[in-house]
Parts: sequence; structure tokens; C-alpha cells
Amino acid sequence: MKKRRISLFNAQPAEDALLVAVQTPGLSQHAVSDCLSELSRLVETSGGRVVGTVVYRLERPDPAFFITRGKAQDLASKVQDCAARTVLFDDDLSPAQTRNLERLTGVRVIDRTQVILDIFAMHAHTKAGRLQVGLAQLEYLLPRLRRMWTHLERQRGGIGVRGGPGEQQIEVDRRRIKVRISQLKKELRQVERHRDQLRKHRRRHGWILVCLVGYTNAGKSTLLNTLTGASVMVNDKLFATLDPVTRRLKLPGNLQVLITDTVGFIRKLPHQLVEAFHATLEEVLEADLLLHVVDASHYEAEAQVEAVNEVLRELGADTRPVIGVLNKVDREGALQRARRLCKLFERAVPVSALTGQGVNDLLVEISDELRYQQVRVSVRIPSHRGDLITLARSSGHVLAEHYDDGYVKLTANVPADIAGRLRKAEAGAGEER
Ligand SMILES: Nc1nc2c(ncn2[C@@H]2O[C@H](COP(=O)(O)OP(=O)(O)OP(=O)(O)O)[C@@H](O)[C@H]2O)c(=O)[nH]1
Ligand SMILES: [Mg+2]
Repeated sequence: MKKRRISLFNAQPAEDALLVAVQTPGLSQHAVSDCLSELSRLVETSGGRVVGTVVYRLERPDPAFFITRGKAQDLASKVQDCAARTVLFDDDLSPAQTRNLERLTGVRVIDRTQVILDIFAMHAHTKAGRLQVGLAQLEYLLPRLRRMWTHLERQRGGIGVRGGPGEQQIEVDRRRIKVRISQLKKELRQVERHRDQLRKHRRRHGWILVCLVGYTNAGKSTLLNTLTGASVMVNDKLFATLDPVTRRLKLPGNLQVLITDTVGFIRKLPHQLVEAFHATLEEVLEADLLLHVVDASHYEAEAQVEAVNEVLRELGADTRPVIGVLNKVDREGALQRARRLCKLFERAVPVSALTGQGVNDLLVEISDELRYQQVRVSVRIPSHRGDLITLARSSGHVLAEHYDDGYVKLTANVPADIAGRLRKAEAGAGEER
């Protein structure tokens, strides 16, 4: 049988796209139009063009067409009216719904997840990034193979695949994809191990880890650059950053920490991506402190904060200490919005990563937070370091203390800077051994 390459990374822009959103009971008109404008931004970032938008009211999704057959027929005529070449749904469609909609409208039908995957594919430049996106793409593709074949048949002027050679070929492709998925997972485990070692190494040297999180385009990379003089690419596009970058940051009071910039989040972040980007998102889970960067000039800032919190919950990182960084206050009206956004955080600082306004206050806030924040440490230090053990007792809460062969195994909740000193003592002891 002829071998056909399943090509990845050939992201096709959503050309001349008609955007479709669905308004279910409980969803305001406002919320729906916000979703549509974000979807437009995604299309633009992917290099496509929007030719129209349509909203359908719906009690519940229809199993065959997502929208009802009647509405799908209406959609088909709208496709004609605006000469759309792609129909893009804001919600995830099942493979069968996509197939049925394509038959009825006669054009390519895609969903939001596909556009996000395409953007990630375009922005993946490192090996780890490409592995992660490749895995997410294949996981997305696997249940949709039949549809891909329908496309090919149509391109050749055929009339769809019913039985025939397509079925066999789909089976072959499916097996090949599964093999490739397990290869990718294996390679990713290596990336994960490598990053894990890096983190352990940092911990051993007493580093405190701070991680930037936030909605895509909030200004995380700009802030990292301003804080540390780094030169991470900043771009007015969604998902400009995919790979984590870590730099040193000196805080007032002589505390030094490591700060990591990582991939941004979005509403309805495809679960394939969350799973595939596990190695990257581990940075968030390991952090002693999260800086949640918010674009305070965005009219949807509140909803974006909630979307980020939801992803953090999904990752199990919602119990990490957080400082809200209300960014872009140099823009008109952003300072007022920042004041309202403050209420969503225990601690928050208005800043402009671009002009540097408020950045010194942020540094003070980070250093205060780390000084008083209790972090859990489990260390093995020489028992002659009674000074540190006393310090751990007086500044925090010792949970377990076990003496063994000239060492003390200590588990304690202590302020982050003390944690740093304990870890350093452990590292030093390791070198003596
Ligand atoms: N006016 C203004 N613009 C800013 C500020 N911070 C960032 N920007 C702009 O916002 C856009 C996005 O900035 P990035 O730093 O790339 O945002 P990000 O959060 O890293 O985005 P992703 O990596 O795509 O998730 C760029 O055009 C920046 O110049 C700010 O404080 N004020
Ligand atoms: Mg970035």
C-alpha cells in the first residue's frame, strides 16, 4: 500500500472564515460577542481573514450538526452570501458534526481548538516545543482521520469514502499515528526528565522559583525583559512564547530568585495542549510564587483572570501564593480598571512593564511576600548547623526532625529566604560528603 505522509506543522490559516458562536441559556450576548472578537484575534494571528460572524441561539447542542439541521442550512446560505472558504466554530465539534457540517456547507469546517493548535505549530521553534505541539496535533487528529480522507477524496474529484480503499488506508494511518504518539511521548519524557534535573539542581543551590503566569498577550515576556534585562521576544500576537525562559532576579534586601516566563493561557485551552505541555507547565507547579500578569487595559480583564485561575486549578497549582500584576496601566482607563481588579487578588500591584511604572513597588511586594511566605522544605543538613535548625524553629514550623549519622533530616514550613539558606546548607553538605 502506498505510504502517505501525515504532515504536521503545515498549519493552514483559516482562510476567508465565517465565525460561528452559539448562545446557550445563561450566556449573555455580551459574553458571546467577546468570544467572537477573541476568535477573530486567533484567526488573524494564524494568518487568516474573517469575512463574517454569526450567532445562533441554542437550548443544547445537536448531536448531528452541533447547531440544528435547520440552522446548519441557514449557515450554508450565509457561507454562499459572504463567499466564505472556511467555517470556524468557537466550540469544539465532534468529528461527526464536522463531517455533517462540511457536507452541508461545502466548505472546510474547523473549530477553535484547531486554530489554537495551528498557532502553536507556527510558533514552536525549539525541539521541545515542536515535540509538544506535534503530540497535541496527533491526539487531535486521531479521531478525525476519516474526515481528512473525505477531504482528499473530494480534492481528487471523488464522492466521499464509503468502504473502498479509504477504509483500509485509514486503519494504516491510525496505526502509524499511534506509533508516532508513543514515540513522541517517549521523547517528551526525556525532556521532562531533563527539566526535572534542572529544577532539582536549582533547588539544591537554594534558588527560590518565581513563575510568570497569565492570559496570552498580557505582557509576561515584556515584564521579564524589564525586570531582568532579558531579551525574550515580545509580540502583539497570541501565544508568542511557548518555551520557558528562566533568568536571575535581584530583589530589594539582597534576595536573589529565579524567574520563569512561560506559555500563556486562554479560555477553553485545548486539553490536548495542557497534556502535551506538561513538561513546560511543571514550572508553574514547582514555583514558590506565581506572578499572575493581567492586561488591565483589556475590557475583558476580569474574565481573563478567571480563565487563568481555571487553568491553574486544572493543573493543581491554585494553592500557590500569587501576586496580581495589573499591567499596561500606561494605557488610557487601565488604572481605574486595575483598581477594580485588585479585589480579585490578596496582593496586587499596578505596573506598566513597558514604561517601568510601578515595577519597583512590584519588586518590594515580591520580596515581602517571599520573606513572610512559608514554603515547605525537606532537607538533610549537618547536625553541627544548630544555628539553622534554631532559625527554622523560630521563623517557621518544624514538622519533622530526625537525627542520623551526623545529619539532621528536617521537614519544615519556613519563610522562603530561610528555605533558601537551608537548601544551600544541604547542597554544601552534599559537596563535603
Ligand atoms: N502599552 C503597553 N503595552 C504592553 C505592556 N506590556 C506589554 N505590552 C504589549 O503587549 C503585547 C504582548 O506582550 P508580550 O510581553 O509578548 O505578552 P505575553 O504575555 O508574553 O504574551 P504570550 O507570550 O503571547 O502569551 C506586546 O505588543 C507588548 O509590547 C505595557 O505595560 N503597556
Ligand atoms: Mg510571551
